[in-house]
Amino acid sequence: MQRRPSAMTVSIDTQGRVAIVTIDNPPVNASSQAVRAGLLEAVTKTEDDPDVDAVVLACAGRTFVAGADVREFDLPLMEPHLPDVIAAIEAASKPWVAAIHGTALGGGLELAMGCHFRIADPMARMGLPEVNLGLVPGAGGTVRLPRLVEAELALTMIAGGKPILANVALTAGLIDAIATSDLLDEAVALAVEHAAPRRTLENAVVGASDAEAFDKTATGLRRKVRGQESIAAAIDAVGRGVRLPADEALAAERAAFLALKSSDQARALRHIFFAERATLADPRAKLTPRPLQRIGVIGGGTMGVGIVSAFLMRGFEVTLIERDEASLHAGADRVHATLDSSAKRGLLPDLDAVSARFDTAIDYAALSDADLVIEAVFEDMEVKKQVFARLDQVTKPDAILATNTSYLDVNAIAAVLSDPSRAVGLHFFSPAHVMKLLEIVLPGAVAEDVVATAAKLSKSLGKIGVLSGVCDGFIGNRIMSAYRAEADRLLIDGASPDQVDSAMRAYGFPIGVFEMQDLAGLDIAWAMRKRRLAEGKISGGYIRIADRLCEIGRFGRKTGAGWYDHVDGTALPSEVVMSIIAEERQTMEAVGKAFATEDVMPRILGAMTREAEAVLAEGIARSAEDIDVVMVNGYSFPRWKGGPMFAARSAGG
Ligand code: 3H9
Repeated sequence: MQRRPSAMTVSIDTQGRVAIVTIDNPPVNASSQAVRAGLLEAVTKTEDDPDVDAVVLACAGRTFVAGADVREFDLPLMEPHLPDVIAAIEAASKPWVAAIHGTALGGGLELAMGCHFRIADPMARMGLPEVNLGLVPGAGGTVRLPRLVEAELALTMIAGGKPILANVALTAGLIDAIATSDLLDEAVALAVEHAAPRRTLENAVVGASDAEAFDKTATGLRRKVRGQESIAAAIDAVGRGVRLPADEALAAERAAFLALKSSDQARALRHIFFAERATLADPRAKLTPRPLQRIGVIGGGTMGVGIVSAFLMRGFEVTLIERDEASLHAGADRVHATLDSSAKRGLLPDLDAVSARFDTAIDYAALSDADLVIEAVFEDMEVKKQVFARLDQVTKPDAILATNTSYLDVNAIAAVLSDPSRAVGLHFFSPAHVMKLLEIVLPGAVAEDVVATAAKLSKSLGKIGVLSGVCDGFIGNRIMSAYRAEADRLLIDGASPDQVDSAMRAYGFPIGVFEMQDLAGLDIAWAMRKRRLAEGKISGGYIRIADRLCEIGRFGRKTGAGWYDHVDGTALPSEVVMSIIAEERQTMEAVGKAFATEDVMPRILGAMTREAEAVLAEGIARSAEDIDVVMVNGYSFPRWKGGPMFAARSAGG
């Protein structure tokens, strides 16, 4: 087919008697005002053109329309509105076929559902992720989706915000076909095949008779809402979409969308959306990276296994090194178990091919052709230095050597290399194959193309890379240490662990700071505190409660006791802990007043933001936005509050 190059946002070509309407609005074909106006004009032109019998709606570039243009959300509304554009397409007398490649998300999927037929590339994904931006769909998604797929599926897709793959969409009834060769040609063929439009809004709700199942799913989803109002609003909107006449449901959906668009939570979620995409806006990240294919990982503990799995899942070849056969086998088994469980969840299409890229060794010589080696050994400076010294001997001179330390001085580790410029910190979060955050810790001597390589690597792994300077704990753990210390001070001042945890959960954290310690184990942080005490890095007002718990073997859930007593999977307040707290209050001559739960969060947040401001002022973090990204993605700060810096700055006016 002949395509005329066009500078227009929306252009029209023809193939026989089929008009091809192409949206070209890089980077993701968002439905900006220009796109909406162009589409409306295309409806009029194609309706008026006697030589056109049908229309294919396609997109140039990497994706179908990925949604409304989020950048317009802070501006006054601009006509034409997307619901009106979609209504005009749906009302057209000639059939419109959406040809979907890449992602059809939010307003993009709503547009496709307004078309009369849909065909997708096999790799395409479709969804209504508006909840993730603090919204409900605003252009008919909650009304049209349950008229194409089972109402229950529509509900989980809209309230969960996760896209589905083309094959799932086909089975569910969201699309009519998956292209087997050329998407556009097959879309044209589909358009020729169908003489008349088929309007989604004229369908009955799918599975409407099973109201009980729908309500059960809605109740289950509602229980999981921790404070993000868009999820509850989405459940309500789909409920209306399923039960009310379509026109009433559309009007109610639009009103809910507009109300949420200017809410604090939507502003916060937009902030974090753009902040996550700006973390690597550093000139060094744009330089040519070193090639990376062969990866070495030292250490097959929890972190090493997660790192190996993360790399394998993204197409790299990985060699795992352990100190003896037994540890090597244990590590390799855990890697295979991780891969198996990902394959079972449909995340790894070709498990055998992935496993074939995995190798193990005891001898460091196996790393002689590695492009990058990451050490994930015991968190001890001397051990890490020894590993780096050995790597210095065996690796290629331009191989990048990374440490996964979460607190230690990366400059000191780099210094053992004959060329320290090839050292970097890659601080993964556990489990490393799941967690999105990667702190890229830059020692003073780091080469610029090592920064570029680490930045590219974070993208290749599907992670959000954040650049950090070197300090104790980098961005995230340093801030966490500060609010943990404040939580301890709250205990001395009169609060209970349960009160602090409840306040954090009420704020939106999935788990409080003491519950978290019980889950992770208190012993590692204890070892770190001992090191920091020995190095003189902890001074005045040191609170010994956690140390005393460790001294009596209360390491958390794994020992059945920590900040709480763990009985049959339930965490119960502990009298032992309360009496240790009381003794420490006495030792510190604290008064220990009665504490109101609402007094807790201002203190935790205050400690967080004070440390964050210091991290920023010292240049450890590049921006306040980066800090928010770290705390939201690595420390479960509630996303809909935008991160501690956004929350503090918004509260401060
Ligand atoms: C909606 O549709 C509401 C409707 O129901 C109602 C309307 C009335 N707008 O993520 P990437 C930019 S709500 C503006 O790095 P990837 C992004 O900032 C919307 N800009 O690429 C970045 O810019 P830059 C529902 C957007 O390949 C560039 O595109 N839709 C938008 O990893 C590349 O982004 C969504 O929530 C947007 N909607 O992932 C989808 N989206 O280069 C949100 C992206 O200057 N988007 N940009 O940094 C995504 O999930 C991913 O961007 C996508 C591509 C999967 C599409």
